[in-house]
Amino acid sequence: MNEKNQVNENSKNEQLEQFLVEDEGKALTTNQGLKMSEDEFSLKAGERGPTLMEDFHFREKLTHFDHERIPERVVHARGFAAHGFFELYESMKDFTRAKFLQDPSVKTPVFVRFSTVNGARGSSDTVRDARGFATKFYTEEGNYDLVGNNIPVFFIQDAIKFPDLVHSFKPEPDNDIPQASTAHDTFWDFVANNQESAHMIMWIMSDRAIPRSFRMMEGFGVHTFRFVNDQGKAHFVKFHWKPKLGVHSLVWDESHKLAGIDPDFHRNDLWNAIENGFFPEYELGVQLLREEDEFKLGVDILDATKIWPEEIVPVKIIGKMTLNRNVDNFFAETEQAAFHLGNVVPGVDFTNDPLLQGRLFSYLDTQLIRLGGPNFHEIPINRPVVPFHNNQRDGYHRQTINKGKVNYHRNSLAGNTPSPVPPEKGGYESYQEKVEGRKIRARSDSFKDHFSQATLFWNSMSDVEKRHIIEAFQFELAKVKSESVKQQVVDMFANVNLELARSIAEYIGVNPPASGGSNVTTSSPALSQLNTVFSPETLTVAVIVTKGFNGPDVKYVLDHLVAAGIQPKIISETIGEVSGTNGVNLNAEFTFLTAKSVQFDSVYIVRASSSSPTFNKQIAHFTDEAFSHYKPIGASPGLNQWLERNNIAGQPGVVISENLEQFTKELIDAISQHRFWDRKVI
Ligand code: HDD
Repeated sequence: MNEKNQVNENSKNEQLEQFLVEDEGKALTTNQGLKMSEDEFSLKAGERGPTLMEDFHFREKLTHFDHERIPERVVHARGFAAHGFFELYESMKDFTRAKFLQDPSVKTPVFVRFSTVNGARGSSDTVRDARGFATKFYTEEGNYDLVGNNIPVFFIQDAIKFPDLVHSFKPEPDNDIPQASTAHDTFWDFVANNQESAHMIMWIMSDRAIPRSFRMMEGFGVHTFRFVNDQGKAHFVKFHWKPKLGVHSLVWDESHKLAGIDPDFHRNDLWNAIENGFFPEYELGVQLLREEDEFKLGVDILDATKIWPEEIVPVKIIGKMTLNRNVDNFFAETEQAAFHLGNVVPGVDFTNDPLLQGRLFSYLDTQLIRLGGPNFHEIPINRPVVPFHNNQRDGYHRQTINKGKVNYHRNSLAGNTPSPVPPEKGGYESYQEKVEGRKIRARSDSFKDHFSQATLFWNSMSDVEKRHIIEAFQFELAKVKSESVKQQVVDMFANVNLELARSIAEYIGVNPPASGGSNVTTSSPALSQLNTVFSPETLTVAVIVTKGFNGPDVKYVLDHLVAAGIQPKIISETIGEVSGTNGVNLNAEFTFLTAKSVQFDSVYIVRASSSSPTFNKQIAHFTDEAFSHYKPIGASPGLNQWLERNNIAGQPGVVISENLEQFTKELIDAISQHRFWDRKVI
């Protein structure tokens, strides 16, 4: 086989195909392959008698069922994943010897799992939380895992504090309340007493923590890693995923309602996008820093609570990832996927970031309990697409059958194989960083500024983003019972911005801080979501129609919306065909029983005079809610008075026009803007 092209975009799919099982149309057997003549009745002594111990089929079926569950992930329990591939735009040879980053013609298969951090496996998708963004690259040099989040910094600086952090944000231990939420005493007590969390908290209180879609959020490797090239020269590197659709969020009220109406909102969104051929794309960017510039950024690059502002260290876009295939089986693939920061390839190395170093231990360790033993690398989703050979043997669930007697190194009986490979032939060699020092449990002084970048983040927000941050703090702290914790938090955030702290204090009824504030005046425009990409592609529009609608006009609008990549979803009085004039029919997927405004990005009210008073009332409610979430609304000609009656006529993002062409153009433009923050919402 041609060495260079051993791995291609289909390598992982082809490997997984060997494990696919089609049950449809097959005879029912036991796990031993025995065909069974009956699967409904256990074997009994007489029709009304006790079940017999002898019933091996009953025992096998029940025993298997009793053992179906495995422990959920201790964090990031709720997740959703998809397959895809990564392609490189330009060779990164100057910086790294990683093979998958050398040749733009090589496509590397990937598996990506998105997740919330706090909630249990069955919790809701749209809660306020960071989102995990874990990517497994199946490269020709073995698996490389980039295990990141949609927030570029972390709560803590040292991994030894991770159990404390997680205990504090999980439901409180006495009553297991609240689920999937940080709005409770122990979390905020942790924050106030571990003030390195300040920067991450600003992100968590921002719109970043309530993404519109997994397809519309950034990903970050968070830590500083190392790239090492063929000559052994290293650069520091931070990784970024940039979604082609831009970074967009829900509004808080909407995400609350969605959590009840559609707890699977993000799952549905990703699954349907892929099924409909709207393959999510993310560009991979790197920030590169020469080793000799390590101390020039004014922050310690080993501190995971800090970013490198993009305006200072630009993000170089080097490739693109496309997610194009849903899983065949959630448990086998998504649930059993095991990510690990220590899965690296030659050319990628670590730094001494104490958070990163601790993670290198934790991921392998957690898989042992979660996946039940040391052979989880053999589970199909976790296997590399290249062979693996070593002297590790046995353990629970071992599947490979290693031949021969030799299972040790060094040996003569097998010619001292499997044999280590020198670096110049592709063997992994750790970067020979010089280290010296005393054994000491301490934090470097360079890790002690907890507030400057929190203020930088605040300064970078637009007015509406600032308002959302204040409201999120107000919400969370209003749910905290301890007056002392509330006061501590307010006093802490006075270090970030006085106005912010005072707005919270006033709302929750604690003493406003008299002094504080920050002398940081800089901002980083890249941090504001108002500066992201805006595109109508893949956004949904709820089209409200009733029988007798103007067929040609509506068809014209819908055809143009679809051509712009927008997805119309038809709502009517009943499910099924709705007939319009001139033989135009639409297929209603929803009624107001099954569709709520929060499930759509925009509204297009067509209606027709035949609609019932109840339906009209429901349209008003639906539209009012969409309006209060700042969403684009389009209305057919003749609905002017209706808009006026509902107090939304003439407001930003409310589109109506007698001219069909102009209306369509304006509606598409409005949809691509997502939200109209300058609208008057009472
Ligand atoms: Fe972690 C899972 C991301 C700090 C210990 N982490 C996990 C997942 C993501 C992250 C995306 C889910 C992977 C999947 O989909 O299966 N974690 C991060 C990021 C961090 C971070 C971006 C900070 C920069 N994590 C972190 C620390 C520790 C852990 C400091 C422990 C010292 N993380 C774990 C874990 C998990 C995990 C306990 C739970 C399930 C798993 O690993 O497989 O080992």
